[in-house]
Amino acid sequence: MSTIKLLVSTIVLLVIACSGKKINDFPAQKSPVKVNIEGYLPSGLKSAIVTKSLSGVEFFEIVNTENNEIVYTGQIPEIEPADAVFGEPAYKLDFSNVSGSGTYKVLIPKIRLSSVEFQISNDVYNRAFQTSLESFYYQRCGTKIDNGTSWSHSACHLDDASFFDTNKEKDVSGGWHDAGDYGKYSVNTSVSLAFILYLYDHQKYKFKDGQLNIPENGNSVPDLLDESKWALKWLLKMQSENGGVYHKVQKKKWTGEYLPQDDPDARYIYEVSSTATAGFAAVSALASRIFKEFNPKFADSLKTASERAWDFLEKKPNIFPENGFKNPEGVKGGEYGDSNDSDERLWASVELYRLTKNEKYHTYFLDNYKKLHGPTPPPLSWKNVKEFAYFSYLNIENAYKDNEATNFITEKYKRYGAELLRRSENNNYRIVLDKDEFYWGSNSVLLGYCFSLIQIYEITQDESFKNLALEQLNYLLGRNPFGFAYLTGLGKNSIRQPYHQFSNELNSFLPVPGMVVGGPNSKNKLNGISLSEYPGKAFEDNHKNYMVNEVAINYTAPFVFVSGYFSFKAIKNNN
Ligand code: 9MR
Ligand code: ZN
Repeated sequence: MSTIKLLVSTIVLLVIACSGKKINDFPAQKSPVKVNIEGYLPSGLKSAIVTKSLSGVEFFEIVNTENNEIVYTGQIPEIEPADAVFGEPAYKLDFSNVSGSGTYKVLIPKIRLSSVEFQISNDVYNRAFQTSLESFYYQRCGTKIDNGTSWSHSACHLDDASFFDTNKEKDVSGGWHDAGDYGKYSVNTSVSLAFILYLYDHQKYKFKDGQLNIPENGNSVPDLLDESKWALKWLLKMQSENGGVYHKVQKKKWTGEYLPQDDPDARYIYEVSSTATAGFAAVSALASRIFKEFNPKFADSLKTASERAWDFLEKKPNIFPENGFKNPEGVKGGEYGDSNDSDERLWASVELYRLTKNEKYHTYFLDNYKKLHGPTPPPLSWKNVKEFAYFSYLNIENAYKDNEATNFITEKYKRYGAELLRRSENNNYRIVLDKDEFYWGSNSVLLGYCFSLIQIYEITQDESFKNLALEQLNYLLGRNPFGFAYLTGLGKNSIRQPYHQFSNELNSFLPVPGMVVGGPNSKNKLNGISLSEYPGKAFEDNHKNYMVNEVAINYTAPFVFVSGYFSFKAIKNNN
């Protein structure tokens, strides 16, 4: 290389390095340039949302932070007006054209603003997926947690629990703690398991033994199934001799916050409910189908249990207890009350039909599936599982499906997908929630929609639904008004103070990673304090505020589904 060339390139490098220094000085963490902090898939849509005036600014840049190279320059578009959900005008900076793998940031040089660093790569969601699935291990009850991390504890809740207000006792150890509290609720365990098992059902090739830091690592069974089995074994204990399933195991009231093994209160088993029984029938049939390959004996016991639950439901066609489970007088705490069990029964009929091909389940489905078809169907959640029933039905082998039902459901979802696309135009962050859906657990409502969008994409192969699902993931992972991911353990830009008794008692502000928090909630206000006049901002990262910042297995499980669905692309390509 000539001296002149060397000199020139040194100067160029110096200039880049210096400007790089300045770039790094920009306060990215509280940046108004909001991105998905994990990043974007190479082939997907990519954009940042900016909530600060950019008037007079013409362009933004995408900088590769590994070499400070500017890989893309884009025009600043027109500002979009404030919406009713978030209340701020915003710019959408699109850089979908950047598709090379690497580490990047968005830079607006004229006003010295930058985003946090993010990746573009095929395995960009692996970390979030892996930690969220692994977080279920730390929810295990009745066993010591000991996998070489700082979140260890001795075994908790091993005593038998007594049936509510009797002296009769039963072993109901095991399972997953529900959330920040240590209650165990059958309805919610079944729904959470379903998200995880449906992921396996869709993309079996991704899941192997040895992927998670759990004790069963090395037993030749995919770790995702080992974790699921832990909860399934507990659900089996929750089934009564007559086939019905007890609604929950829980103390009578909240008395304080403890490490799991120090929880002093007696726990009770509450009555059997039809929502718990039907959810159980569905998920044990689903699990039986999946476990057949690895553990035929366990699969058989799940099948028998599912059929027994169904037989019990058949004898009692009306919801029980009347109007759904309610906490007995004087009992406070998780209720999971639901006054409609027809969606749970429908779901059970589909999974039992899929497992056994027994026509009686099909007949039940065909007689009932249309009854649930209202003009504005409630989104998938612990309470509304109709989507599980419909989508699972579509996945039955053609020879066993009814054409009319198949067409009915397919058409319904095409319309539903179009409606969700329209909804995403109503706010600057492109989410499908409308302003009335920021209630307790709004993040899980959004993730429920996201599950549906992925299914609609599977049915139609229309990329716009896949892209819309990814836009929802962008919101969850930092492209939101706060700029942080609504889950724990993704570095500085994620939740630090969830309501999670175990994490907080053990190790404040270093919570178990991978747990999704409830999210903005404009309907319930802790101590009557409104966090924002805009529903999408009614949130704080405060460990006392369980109404917005509690974690729960049914918030994390759909995230496992969505992030898992978009993960491990590298493995897919190799196969
Ligand atoms: O996720 C549940 C939400 O839909 C309800 O509105 C709320 C109040 O009943 O309860 C939420 O679930 C909590 C459960 O009852 C107890 N464990 C913690 C759960 C998350 O906050
Ligand atoms: Zn426990």
